Amino acid sequence: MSTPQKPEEYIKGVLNRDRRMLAKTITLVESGLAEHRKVAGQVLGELLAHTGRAIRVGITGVPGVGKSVFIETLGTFLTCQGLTVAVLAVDPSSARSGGSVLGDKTRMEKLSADPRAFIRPSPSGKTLGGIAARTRESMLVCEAAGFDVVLVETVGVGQSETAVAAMVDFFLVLALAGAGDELQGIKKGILELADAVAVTKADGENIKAADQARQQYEVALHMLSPSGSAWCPRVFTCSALAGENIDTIWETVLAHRKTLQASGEFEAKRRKQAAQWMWRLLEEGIKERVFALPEIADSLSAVVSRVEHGEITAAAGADKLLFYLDKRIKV
Ligand SMILES: Nc1nc2c(ncn2[C@@H]2O[C@H](COP(=O)(O)OP(=O)(O)O)[C@@H](O)[C@H]2O)c(=O)[nH]1
Ligand SMILES: [Mg+2]
Repeated sequence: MSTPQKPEEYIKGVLNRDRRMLAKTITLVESGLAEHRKVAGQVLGELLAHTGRAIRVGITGVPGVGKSVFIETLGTFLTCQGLTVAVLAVDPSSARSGGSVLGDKTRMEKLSADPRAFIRPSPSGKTLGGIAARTRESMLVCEAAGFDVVLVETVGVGQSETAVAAMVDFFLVLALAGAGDELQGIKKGILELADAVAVTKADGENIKAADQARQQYEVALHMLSPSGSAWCPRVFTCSALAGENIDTIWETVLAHRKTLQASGEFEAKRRKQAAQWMWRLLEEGIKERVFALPEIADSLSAVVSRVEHGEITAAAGADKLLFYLDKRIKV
């Protein structure tokens, strides 16, 4: 994409649910070029009034846990009910390889051929914040195009779960039954974000182990102090391959929504998330600009090296760099 089209063309295309224009609009939104960002901003500004109606679900878990197969099964379950489903991904590790969901389209064979579904791989980008911000904007575009459900997949590495949890209504953690410590490999911080945990691959010889893992997760979730929310996180076993318990998990997503709507938390969460995203973007923008200041860019590595060698303290190093910023702000 070189010269962008007029904002109205993207807006009209998305609102008319024209899939080609939907894909083009997401490409526009993902672009880092200033010219594209400007048009994207206008398009998103207009589309905002048409967003907010989708059910936003985040799905995380370590590579190999079964996210893609789970999304294939859940997505197909939903489209069979007549719902439309958009699948997006936040995967910093796949930025170079062109996006995991694309590679995973083979694992989502049914869903990618489904006219009620739309699958988009992770955008490429330098920073996780950038990738996640683009995905959030793509989610809004999909909502404006009328998708009933948006599934956001993310790998359980880095901080991507936190970013995805901050853009969805319901955050599902997929886990595996394993030998020894069942909670091994899953970060405590992720459990705190979970609205539900599903121990997946509960089929064949794995059923018993999965059920034991489920009990351990129940204990672990119980021990995390209650958040003061009307919702208590739930734990399930499921099998995406056998289609086992997928319906129960979806019913849980809907029950969670109902509970939070009744307690007033739903609206509050959405509002808080929007503000949270503004802060994220602001902080990232400030950081980028500060590090791009020539004085700071030029002396950064030298100052870091002096701190590393114990020649100056960390605080003195930071002060040295902030001095340049102070000077800039004063003039
Ligand atoms: N037995 C069993 N295997 C599964 C299930 N779900 C996924 N798998 C297998 O686990 C592997 C990784 O699945 P995938 O969805 O690609 O994992 P991802 O990396 O989290 O997206 C694949 O070989 C799948 O066939 C399941 O419910 N039961
Ligand atoms: Mg996958």
